[in-house]
Amino acid sequence: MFDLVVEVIRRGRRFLVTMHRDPDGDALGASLALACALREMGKEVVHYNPDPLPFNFRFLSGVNEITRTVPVGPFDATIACDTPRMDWLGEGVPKSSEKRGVLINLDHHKSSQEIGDLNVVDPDAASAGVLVYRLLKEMGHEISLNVAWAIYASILTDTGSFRYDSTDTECMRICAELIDAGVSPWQLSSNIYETQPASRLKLLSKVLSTLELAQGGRLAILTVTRRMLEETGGSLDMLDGFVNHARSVEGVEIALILVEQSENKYHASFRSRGNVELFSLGKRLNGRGTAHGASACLTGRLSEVKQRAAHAVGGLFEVADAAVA
Ligand SMILES: [Mn+2]
Repeated sequence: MFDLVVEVIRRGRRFLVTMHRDPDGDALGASLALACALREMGKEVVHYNPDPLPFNFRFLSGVNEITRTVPVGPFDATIACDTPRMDWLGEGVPKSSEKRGVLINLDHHKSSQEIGDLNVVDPDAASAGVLVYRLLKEMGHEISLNVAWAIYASILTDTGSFRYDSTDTECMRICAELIDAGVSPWQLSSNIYETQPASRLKLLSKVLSTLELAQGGRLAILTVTRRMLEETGGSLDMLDGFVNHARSVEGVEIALILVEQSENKYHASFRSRGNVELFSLGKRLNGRGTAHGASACLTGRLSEVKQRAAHAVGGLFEVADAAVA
């Protein structure tokens, strides 16, 4: 498959590079690395995502080039990074193949629906950035410093700073090479994880005080209200990582953060410690799910929403417990 992708990239002149909506560090890092490398090859690149970018990745080079709308095509190819499903892409990605060109999909989700005309999908890859790295190596393209920062950021993010089981020898070797190329691990991780507005920490302290346990202590729930955002001057793009505090509680297998969108409307985001997969939870709640995460929009009063979410998670535990028994 790589041969065909390499061929399309060599021949093409104008590319649309994109990633899943509400991008995380991997989606952003992988697509930034790719967009940057394509520009180095002399290609014209539109880098598109309609959603606000997480505050802690905005220091990466090339972020300011990301557009929230797509100019009129046609493109020779559209390359989607870290995107398992078509509806995770922004509305601006052209629907017709005449306009978007060959759709290339670089992904590592277990749940990948192989949305591309050409799919490079490897669930064993630690991050989508690893796939970009492999592609650039295949093309004999030298990894520049800007590309190196972006790939390192994608690996750092998706391995939870080299903590998750997805951390493998391949990604460690790649990172070793990226450090040789000039990446500073501390500069990068301090920018991403240890540089935050005071308002975010104030917001976190309010949110942590909402911690509740359910399902016999296996589910932890945090709540973010609009009032908390107003009182602290915090914003929605600051919430990334909050849910991990809930997941870190001893005995907790699934953590949930409920974010009030408007009156009686909550965005629910679940994270699993890894023993229980969340594919079906998204479906149960009319949202979306992968192995480690799920999200859905829930309407109703806060107490009702919590109950419904806890009930759905309880169903998952039953299935998981029955499988073990
Ligand atoms: Mn990823």
